[in-house]
Amino acid sequence: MANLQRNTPTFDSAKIRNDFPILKRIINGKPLVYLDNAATSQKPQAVIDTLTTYYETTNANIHRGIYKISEEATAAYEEVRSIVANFIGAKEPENIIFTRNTTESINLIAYAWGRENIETGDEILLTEMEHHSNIVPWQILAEERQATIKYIPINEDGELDLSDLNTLINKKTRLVSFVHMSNVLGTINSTEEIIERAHQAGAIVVLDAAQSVPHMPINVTNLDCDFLAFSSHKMLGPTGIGVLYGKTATLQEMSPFLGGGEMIDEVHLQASTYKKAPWRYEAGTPNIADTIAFGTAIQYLENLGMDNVRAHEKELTTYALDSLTKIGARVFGPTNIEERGGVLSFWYQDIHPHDLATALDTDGIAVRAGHHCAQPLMNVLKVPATTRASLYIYTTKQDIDMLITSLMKAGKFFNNGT
Ligand code: C6P
Repeated sequence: MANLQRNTPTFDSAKIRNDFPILKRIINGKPLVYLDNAATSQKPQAVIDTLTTYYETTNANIHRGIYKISEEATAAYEEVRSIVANFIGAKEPENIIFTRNTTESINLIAYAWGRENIETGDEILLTEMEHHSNIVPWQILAEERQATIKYIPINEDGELDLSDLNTLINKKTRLVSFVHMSNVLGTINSTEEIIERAHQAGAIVVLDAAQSVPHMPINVTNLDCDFLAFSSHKMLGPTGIGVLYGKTATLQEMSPFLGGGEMIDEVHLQASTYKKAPWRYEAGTPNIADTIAFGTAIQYLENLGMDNVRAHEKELTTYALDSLTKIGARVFGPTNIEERGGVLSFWYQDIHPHDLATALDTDGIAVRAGHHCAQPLMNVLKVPATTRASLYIYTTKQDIDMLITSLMKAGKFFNNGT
């Protein structure tokens, strides 16, 4: 895990950019301006190096070898469990289950916890700003169990409207699952009131932290959520590795998600016994190399300091909000910078987001256009899609300026034909 920027004294995006080889690419004759970080982040050289070094020096299967490189691979893999636990303030490494991504983490809860705890007539509470990954697993479960799904509405500023919370969370509510930071609106939901009320009603709380863990300090012990899910690939790490945090007692009580090798204690012809959590939930050979490289990604973020990451994004988001508003774009989500992250969904001059994104791409600018896997939210916002620019540690004001210049150029082209 070499080549990390150690003890960075101040947050210097220009310097950070040098650690990301892909940012040197030229796209359509222009330097790449990467503004699709909510979809996935870029990877620093240190993460790429960890992957290469692992395959060059340590590759072996884990938890079973009695030879040197297998022991090294096992130790490196298990060390990342501690790194993740420490990063999110979990009490112990055993609170951390490795999955493929946020989506699998939520499905694991729906399957392993849901099938044991949700019964006919029970209620599951979500919000109108959820990603499909935090809707569809609950729909599958609700259909199977004849449970009901209810939704916390959002107000015009793209914030949760909690005025009916005491009715929405009632004695039938078994589970409340909501997004910590919206991948469309950028809204950072305050968690305290919902979590407290849910616990009073005897419900458990799942936080979809796919967009929050990469961008701000998180402490699961203080949050007091029962589960929290996120993905490595949105926080400088590789794809194919995700995290499910769970409270110790809940994890130890649940039955397995997938069955097979690695998750068992003993297998007999008619029945088996299982390992304790978290290994009970990691069936088969895991994604060893990517998990180890994920550890490097977290160390990279820790070296920058998550407070600094958040401060940088607040400054840039303020700049981007101002710049977009000045050219007449309609930006969705809260305007108060304390309540939002660096995800900017907008409409500009009634140009369809797909046309706009294509025009921006000709200038080397990568944004996402579409429903962002949040179709129910699009219906609430009464738009078919949005254009979305999303920021990260290597984003600069110059990137925002280039976005604005390219938008104005696209505006002239689509509306004046020039
Ligand atoms: N959102 C976006 O462009 P996975 O794909 O499992 O790593 O993450 C799913 C997910 C869950 N919740 C939220 C809030 C998310 O933003 C995402 C991923 C990406 O917005 C890809 S659709």
